[in-house]
Amino acid sequence: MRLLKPLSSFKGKKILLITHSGADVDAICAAASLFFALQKRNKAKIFVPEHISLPAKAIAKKLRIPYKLVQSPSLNCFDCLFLVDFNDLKMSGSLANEIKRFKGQIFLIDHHQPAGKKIASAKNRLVDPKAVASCELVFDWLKKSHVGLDRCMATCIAAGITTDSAFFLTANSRTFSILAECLKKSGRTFSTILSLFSVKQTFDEKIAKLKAAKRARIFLISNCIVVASDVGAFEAESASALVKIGADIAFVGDAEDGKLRISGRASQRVVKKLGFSLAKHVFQLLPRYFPGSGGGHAGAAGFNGQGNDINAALMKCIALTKRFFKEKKGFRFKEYT
Ligand SMILES: [Mn+2]
Repeated sequence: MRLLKPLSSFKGKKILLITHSGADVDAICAAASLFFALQKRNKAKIFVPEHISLPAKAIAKKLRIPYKLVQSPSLNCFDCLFLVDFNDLKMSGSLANEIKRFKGQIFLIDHHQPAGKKIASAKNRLVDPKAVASCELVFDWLKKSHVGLDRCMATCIAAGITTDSAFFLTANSRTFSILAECLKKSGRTFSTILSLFSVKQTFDEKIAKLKAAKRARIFLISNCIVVASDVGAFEAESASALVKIGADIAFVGDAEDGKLRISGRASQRVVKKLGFSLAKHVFQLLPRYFPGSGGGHAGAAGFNGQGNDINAALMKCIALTKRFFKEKKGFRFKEYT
């Protein structure tokens, strides 16, 4: 992975930081730490397309991160764009066309599996799918730029790394050394950092998770328990919950008003030991069968598209998973009814 030119070389430029639509904690915190680093020498702004996740909204409020929720404003008044925590234009939702039309330079800071058309030239890309969080990449870039971390930047980076490493499930020793440095500079305890983005589980979320468990179809693929279920909300949270209670791989989706959404989660065992990737082996392939876009990480991925038949889409996820395991030793398949 190559680093971008130092931040100081952007002096005086009007910079717009853009997260993916539905920004999560890593996205808003990576954008925010760059914003705080830039604000002395630059006119910088943060745009979040369409909507923001509840934990991201909570930390943004507490740290006074100035972001703007947008649909499709003109981007002409900016010199360059920093796209944070996504590399597929479709992830920018309603802002995609404006970004496509943008005449200035576009920079990319991301740790997702590269997907779709490249939106920034190679020298403008800070992309490493091995990084646990976009905040980790921002940390490296700030270091290289000799920007000292202030309390707020350090807090943001610690928060983004914590959430995107699934609370250190995917962490390596470097993750912890970055976290240690950020905690020290933040002047906050780890539990305070956690409290910044913790949102109470709502009644609706609990019901959605319980419904997802009730409606789950359970398959055995080789020696993996793979489940598929549908709920009208909290698909990602429900898929995580299903993995927590025993599934190795979980797909949870919903079709409503012609819109199709699926979230996938996989256990570390499946990802690390068996080399299975939800993004590569399932979600990036789904658009061949259903109009829409899919992608993400090995252990967490999603699909957004059009369609009315959630069952067909979920069964395609199962079929694609099956295809991956079919090529391995000890393949078997059955459904528990
Ligand atoms: Mn991320």
